[in-house]
Amino acid sequence: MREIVAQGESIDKQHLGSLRDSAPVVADAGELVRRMDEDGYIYLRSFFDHADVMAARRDIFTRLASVDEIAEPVLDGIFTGSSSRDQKQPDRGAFWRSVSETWTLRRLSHGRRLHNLMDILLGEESRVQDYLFLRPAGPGKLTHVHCDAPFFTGTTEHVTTAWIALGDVPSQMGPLFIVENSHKFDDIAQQFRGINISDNLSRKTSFDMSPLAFAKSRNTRLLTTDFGAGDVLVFGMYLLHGALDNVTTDNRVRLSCDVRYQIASADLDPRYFGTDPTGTTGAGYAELVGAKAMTEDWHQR
Ligand SMILES: O=C(O)CCC(=O)C(=O)O
Repeated sequence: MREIVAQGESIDKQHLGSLRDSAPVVADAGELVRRMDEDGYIYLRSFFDHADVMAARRDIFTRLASVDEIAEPVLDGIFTGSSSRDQKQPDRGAFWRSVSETWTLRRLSHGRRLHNLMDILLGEESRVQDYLFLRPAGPGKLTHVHCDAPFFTGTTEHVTTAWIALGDVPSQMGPLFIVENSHKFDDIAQQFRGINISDNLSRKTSFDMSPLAFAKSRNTRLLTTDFGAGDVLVFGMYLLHGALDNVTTDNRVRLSCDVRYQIASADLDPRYFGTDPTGTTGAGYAELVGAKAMTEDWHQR
């Protein structure tokens, strides 16, 4: 088996497991709800049509090729190692908003198929946030362990995240991992319940401990998989997660997006809804890591 790396550490077998694929029970609403409750997540292999995913991937990478970050053929998603984004697109927020609003992407993230799934998992009619996190993650990129509660529970706790693989994302390319059973860690829920990070932007939301150290300290495992194009992983606000290191050696870029759905009956959080959402800090799409040129050294939230 190939090495799986998180924050520079190789994850040993004892602390590593596979996400349970719920695709075989996707038509059984009751079972999906039961698994969401039990596991804290639902992973669905090949949830989206492959051609639709490739259309979104092509459109997004074509935009990144226009600022010289992605090489031809764009579907391969190879980072060129350079960027002319800041020269050609000086308004970072406007550029990233336009890429994030790519129609073929929104057809997946905001389309009926995912919406229906979220209605089931949230137990009532849902609404999808307009603000979307699109993530091209080049070599060396990773995301620290965190949960989504401090960002997205401003008006209701009934919110779920969908992470969508916009191309194959094998474990070496830095896909999402979750911390097994962390949705049942009461101390984590207590730590983040009622916290709205926009009110205190300097507050730390991710853990300093490495994913492996975290798993060891809780006697648990990191669960992940070799994601295929169109796979989706849905999880709640208190499930701890992060992304493995992209350790590919041929400059391959992991492309994914994450988007939140909430119950429609609750107030809409103005930060993430509307024609020009302000985002967490008020800077709109400019605040996202994806808005930075791919040559910049950044770590994902
Ligand atoms: O894709 C990533 O690197 C992080 C995604 C994430 O944190 C999320 O979906 O909430």
